Amino acid sequence: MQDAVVAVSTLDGTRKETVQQVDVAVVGAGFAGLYLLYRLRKAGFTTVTLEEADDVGGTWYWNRYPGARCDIQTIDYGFTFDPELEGAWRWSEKYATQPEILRYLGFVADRYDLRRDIRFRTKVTAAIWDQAKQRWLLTTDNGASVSCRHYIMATGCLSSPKPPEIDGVKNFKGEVYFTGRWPHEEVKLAGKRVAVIGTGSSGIQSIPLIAEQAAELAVFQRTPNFALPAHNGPVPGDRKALLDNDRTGYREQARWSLAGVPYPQQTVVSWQLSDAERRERFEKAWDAGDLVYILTQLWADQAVDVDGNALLAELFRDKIRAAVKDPETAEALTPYDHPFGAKRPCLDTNYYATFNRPNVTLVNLRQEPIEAITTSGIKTGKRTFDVDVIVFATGFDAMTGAIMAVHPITGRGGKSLSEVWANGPQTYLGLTVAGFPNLFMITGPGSPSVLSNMAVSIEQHVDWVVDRLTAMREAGFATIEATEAAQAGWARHMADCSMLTLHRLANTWYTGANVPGKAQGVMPYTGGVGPYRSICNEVVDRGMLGFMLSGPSVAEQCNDGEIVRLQPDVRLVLNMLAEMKLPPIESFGFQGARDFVAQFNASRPAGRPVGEIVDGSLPGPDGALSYRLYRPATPGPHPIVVYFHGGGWVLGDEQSDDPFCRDMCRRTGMIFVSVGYRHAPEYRFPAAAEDGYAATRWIAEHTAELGGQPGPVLVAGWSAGGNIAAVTCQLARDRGGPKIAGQLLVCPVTDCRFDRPSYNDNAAGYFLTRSLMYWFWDLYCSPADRTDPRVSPLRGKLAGLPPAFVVTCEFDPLRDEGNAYAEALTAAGVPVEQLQARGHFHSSFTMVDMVITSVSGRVQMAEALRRFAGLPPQATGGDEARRGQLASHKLAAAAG
Ligand code: NA7
Repeated sequence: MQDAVVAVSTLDGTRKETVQQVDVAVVGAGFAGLYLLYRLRKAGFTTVTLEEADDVGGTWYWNRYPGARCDIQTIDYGFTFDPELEGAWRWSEKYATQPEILRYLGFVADRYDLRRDIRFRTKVTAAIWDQAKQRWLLTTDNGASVSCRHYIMATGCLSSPKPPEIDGVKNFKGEVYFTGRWPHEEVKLAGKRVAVIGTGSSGIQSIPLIAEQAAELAVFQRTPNFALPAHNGPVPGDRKALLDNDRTGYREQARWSLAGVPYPQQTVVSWQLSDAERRERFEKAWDAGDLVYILTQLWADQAVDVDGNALLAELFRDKIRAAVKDPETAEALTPYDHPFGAKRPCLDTNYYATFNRPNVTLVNLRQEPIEAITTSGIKTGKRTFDVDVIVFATGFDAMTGAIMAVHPITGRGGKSLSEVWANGPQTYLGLTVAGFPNLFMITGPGSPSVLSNMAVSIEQHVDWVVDRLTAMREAGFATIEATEAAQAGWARHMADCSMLTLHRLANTWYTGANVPGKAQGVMPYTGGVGPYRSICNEVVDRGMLGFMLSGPSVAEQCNDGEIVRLQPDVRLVLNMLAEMKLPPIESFGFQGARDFVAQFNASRPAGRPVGEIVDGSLPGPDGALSYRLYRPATPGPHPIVVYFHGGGWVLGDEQSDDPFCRDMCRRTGMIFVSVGYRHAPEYRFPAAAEDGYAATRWIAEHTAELGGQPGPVLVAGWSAGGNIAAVTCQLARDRGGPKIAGQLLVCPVTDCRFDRPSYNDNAAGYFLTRSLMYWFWDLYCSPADRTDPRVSPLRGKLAGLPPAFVVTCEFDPLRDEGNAYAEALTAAGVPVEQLQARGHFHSSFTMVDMVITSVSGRVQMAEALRRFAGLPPQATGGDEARRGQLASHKLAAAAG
């Protein structure tokens, strides 16, 4: 290997280094680089790894500060590709120290003889794509340049420390250390006055140990963080037993989990638990000392909903207050500005208790910002700290720093990666970038990486990349490049995913907010490890969707498109349903279908509490109809919304859209009366329509009795219920009342024509199928009646109808008839607002607690209903509103 590097060419008599020719060049010899080298070599590629350090280890080589440890349990934090390797290594602790992790990586390098292909102390100084040769040329600061077909950056996410951004650092006469570049030789702090700036993971891990040595320690904190006690010790017996009992199953579960650690998905939501039950769950998590556990296992809404999160954050804050004796210090250490988990929480040993020591002072930079670093110490707005040592634990230019800032990367047509990423990183799958053929990133922005167990993500990324290179070689392809369309689609999917979690509500290195001037946006993939893996697999299964492949003697291949067009949670729901391999609902027969729906509804998470629920009955045209009334907790009287459930005029009842009614009751601050209209085939057309109208009329005449506000009512409905709501408005106009202030039509049936494109595009695969719609129509309405406006309101007279809010979903057979109704209403002079929900399916808005991305749509619906009722916008309530408030805190903090 070394011979190849120093080989010389003497053709022109001068001594010149040759260019090292390899199939694949890798940068970085950490977890990712080592596994890449192993896999590439096994796959028969000639390879070289370039590494700036003088040994393997990557981030674990550089981060040698006191207390540096992993924060994923060691039984989960290692390579799993070789069971023999797993058997050959024993971790000594639940969370290993940096030296032990470094020893492990050295052990791996030795075991597979990896060092012989690694050029240490070699930094890449530039990477240029040569379109003619279809190869990358890498120049280095040490030895031969490298020409390679493929260039893989295994540079890590947290390996480019960010500058301290504080004036005067150079003036300081004492010792300066950076946690991310800690010296190899022992740093003696005993008896010294030390300042630590920064309270992220590095600060929180090192501060207790520094405090034990230093004469005095001043901790400069800008943002308080949540830190969970690690309770380090031996590997926990229960986890080890799980692994030992079924190693393959355990590892496989991790690969398909959300965070790369095999924990189940929680289904119980916070409001289903009492205060005592929540506290019990929290205490268990506190004792477990496991970040992934506390981040995922308390209740299902903890990471997706501001209210669910706040319950957990408050329990956490109690712990901080209890651990720190001085109330003012405790308060300064308590985080309020971000949801728990939105900023990376830390794992600590004695962190909070350290502030009870007499030699430790907390300096709250929110109250006294650092003005400058002087020759003798740190000057804040209020005082001066003379110190001997300053430790910067100020973090990294995360995710993009190590890729973009380390060396210029020039792709096809002279494109510079820094320019392409000037407004934030753009990637396809977090692995590739359009315009940069044959360039791959391991754990790049757009991949789950730092939001997961890195070991699991790294193995997945590396396996996917090496498998693709192997397949390309076999097929005769020499280049691979993501298309612009695929990349834009990934950006949209990333943005959709970021609505699922609360990460966007904090100023963190996940969003680039820690580096002044850096473009902001959630950089890691928030959709989870398992879903990400399935997407990467789907790209392959769909013929390398979104990639252009070319080779010298094969036809170019480009299967362009977006890999995920569904909202991420819709995709999960549909995949789950597909896995259940249910027969078509219509095959159960109408009674069987009703039983199925009832069973399905019973398995749903309970809806959120409202003020009161009252069941009753009202007179219909042909006997009593039952109803369920949802009353807000706020003082009444409230406007009334008459609601019609979905179910194709055949299925469901007044309780079957319970979560939707509860949610809308809370968001609108209005009474929802869900009407149990009669169903087909027992009662065919026009029974449901006439029931809807009669119920609305009765409710409008009995508003006071129902606790409602006098005056016009509103109507709303989903699917066939949307049809009934629309028809009711037409009948009310034509039959002399009641007065209706507005109509909310969610994915309504509006017409009997089946030839609109959405009936074909979305005929199957999106739960509501075309054949199910045919079946509903057949059961409800004979062909001769179908053009009657009481079932096809699109064919009715539309002028003079109440204002409408019409919701349609992209992946719904009913999409186009809903859009047609909105257009026709508008043409008839009816005020119409429309929500065309991208990536959603027919049930998105009623699956309240499963499809989180539908929240913003319901917020819009509620606002529209309030406008129709003449109410001001809802001042509080609703998580989106709260999210908005948090977001403005964030902006204020950023401005501050
Ligand atoms: P982090 O988590 O980015 O923490 C850096 C800390 O330094 C954080 O408290 C910052 O406050 C603070 N900081 C950064 N710049 C300044 C300036 N200029 N003045 C004052 N304070 C500053 O980095 P870590 O190395 O601790 O951890 C990185 C990851 O490594 C960690 O999440 C684990 O995944 C492993 P801020 O919060 O920005 O207000």
